[in-house]
Amino acid sequence: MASDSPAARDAAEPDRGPSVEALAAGIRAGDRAMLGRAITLVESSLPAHRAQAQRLLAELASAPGDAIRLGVSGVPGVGKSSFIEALGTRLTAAGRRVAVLAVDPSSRRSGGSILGDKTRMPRLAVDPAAFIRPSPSGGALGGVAEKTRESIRLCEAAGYDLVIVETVGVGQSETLVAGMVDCFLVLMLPGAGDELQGIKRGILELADLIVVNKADGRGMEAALRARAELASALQLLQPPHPGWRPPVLTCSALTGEGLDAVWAAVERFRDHLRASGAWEAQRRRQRLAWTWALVESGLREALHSRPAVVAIRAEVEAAVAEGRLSPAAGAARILAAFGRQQDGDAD
Ligand SMILES: Nc1nc2c(ncn2[C@@H]2O[C@H](COP(=O)(O)OP(=O)(O)O)[C@@H](O)[C@H]2O)c(=O)[nH]1
Ligand SMILES: [Mg+2]
Repeated sequence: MASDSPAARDAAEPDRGPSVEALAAGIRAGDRAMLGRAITLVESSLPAHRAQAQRLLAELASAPGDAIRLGVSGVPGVGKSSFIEALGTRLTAAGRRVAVLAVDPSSRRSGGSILGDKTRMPRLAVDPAAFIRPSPSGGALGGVAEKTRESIRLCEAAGYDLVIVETVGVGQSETLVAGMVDCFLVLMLPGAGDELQGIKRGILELADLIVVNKADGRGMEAALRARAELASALQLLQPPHPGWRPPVLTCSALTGEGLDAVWAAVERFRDHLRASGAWEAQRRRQRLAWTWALVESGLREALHSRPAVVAIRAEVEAAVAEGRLSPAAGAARILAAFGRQQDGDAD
């Protein structure tokens, strides 16, 4: 990190592989290996790589972007990977190209879930019309989400017409993923209590489509019951898009039953939103929201690394903690150190 010019840093690491131009050309040609390398670049947090990644994304800005971005969510074990494998292979058999990205902030903690995902998609993993990418490892959830968002763009530019983002049904990752896809599909288990499924209004409010999986064998009856319960629970919620009441369906990733109807519902959703302009409007909103999220995280970083802030931080914190300084006065001092008016528009 000694040099401060990006060009100098690039030159200092000549062994990193293809140039941005070569990556862009490879991606436009639909080359999976190049797509994989480009995603590796996007996932890197080295400043030189970040700069290259941004150049690559700019280079590809005019590439097609009309894929369906589908988020697939649900608690671990609900069958997300199995569902994506089963749906994905059906779609590639029908001539579509399918990319799968995973957002799994828990992959470190739970261990092995990335491997698990790989083994759950054995057919898709060797399907030439499919591309599977496990979650970028490490980093804060926001960072993982940023990389996933950029990876989606790369997949689209490579000609995938469906980009599926698999997420874990935990807290904030749901909101982040819902904010980067066109259609947010939530998988549910039959016969598990609401509590177990994390059905706090939150996730249902995000859902464009709800699917009870494992509607097979002895699970069939429970699945139908869950479907009815969910449908009535949804009545109480505001629909995510005007005129679209999220359908509640059942399927089995194991037998394939119901998957065609799920896909039909995704297409119906797309057609409904496209007809009203809501599809493009949502993408515009998402782009703006993401821009501001980046601005805010950049500001936060700048705040915490500003020497003047670092210099007074411990002292201000101690004074506030001991009650010698009010929180508002402490905040004002820190903001002043950051370079803002003490009595300005600090809040
Ligand atoms: N009976 C049945 N089992 C399923 C179905 N889908 C997934 N499973 C099983 O549920 C377990 C978890 O599946 P997985 O796809 O890894 O779930 P994920 O953690 O949500 O990705 C595995 O043992 C699957 O074989 C289904 O439709 N029916
Ligand atoms: Mg999985």
